[in-house]
Amino acid sequence: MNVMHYCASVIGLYFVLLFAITCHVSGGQVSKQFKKQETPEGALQLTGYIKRQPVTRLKQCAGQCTHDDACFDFYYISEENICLLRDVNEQNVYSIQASQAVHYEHITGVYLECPVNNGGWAKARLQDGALYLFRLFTSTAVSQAQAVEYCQSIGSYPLRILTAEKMDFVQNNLTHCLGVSGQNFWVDGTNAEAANYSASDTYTTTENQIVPVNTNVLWGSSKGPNDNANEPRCIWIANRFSYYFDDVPCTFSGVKYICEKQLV
Ligand SMILES: [Ca+2]
Repeated sequence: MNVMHYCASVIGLYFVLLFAITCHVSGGQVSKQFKKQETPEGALQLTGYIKRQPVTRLKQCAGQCTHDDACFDFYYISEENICLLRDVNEQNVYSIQASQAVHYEHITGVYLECPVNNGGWAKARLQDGALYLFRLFTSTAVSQAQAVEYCQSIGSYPLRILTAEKMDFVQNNLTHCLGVSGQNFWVDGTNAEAANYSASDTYTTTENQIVPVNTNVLWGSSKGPNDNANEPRCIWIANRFSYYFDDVPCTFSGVKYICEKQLV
């Protein structure tokens, strides 16, 4: 979302921990809500701040974050009257005593920053509140093993889909993004470690999670792997299968990939 924000008004305090600010965005109206997060004890090394602004009130800090498209969360440090707006792609570090800071995260439903090819990490929030980062690589087409290797080298893994919620998010949000739409991508899952490649329940991720197969939620019209081969298969999501799972030879080398990691 790279649109100009014009904030109309502060609606008010819903709960002690939650408040919303409405903004007009290109004629439409959206709200950006923040929820207070727990801050750990002791000293904090806050990474990724984009702006450090003097403010006198918490609401001003929230307003700054609402105005700034890159702002994902913020810390308000009351004793110093400082607002730290954060974007996880920045490398800046700020040290603070946790007891002096309150931390608010943007929580308005499904949230997605479309990833840019060979760009930085794009932030996303799923329906269940889980936070993810995605990094898109469409100009290099590789085997699944190469995608795994590269994603791991940057502290991540290939796009991982183990639940209906995640699949829904991928199909209805992520794959609508420019550069993602119309392409095929490796998914974290293979039966290469299995004793029996033709068994249908042997797909695992790079962290040994079992990829569900006895469901029509994740897999395409075949309702599961359909290659039934005597050699390993890897999972991809393909445009022509409406981005449902399909098993293909792991030796495919012309496939694009998205690296993913979960925010903590
Ligand atoms: Ca197949």
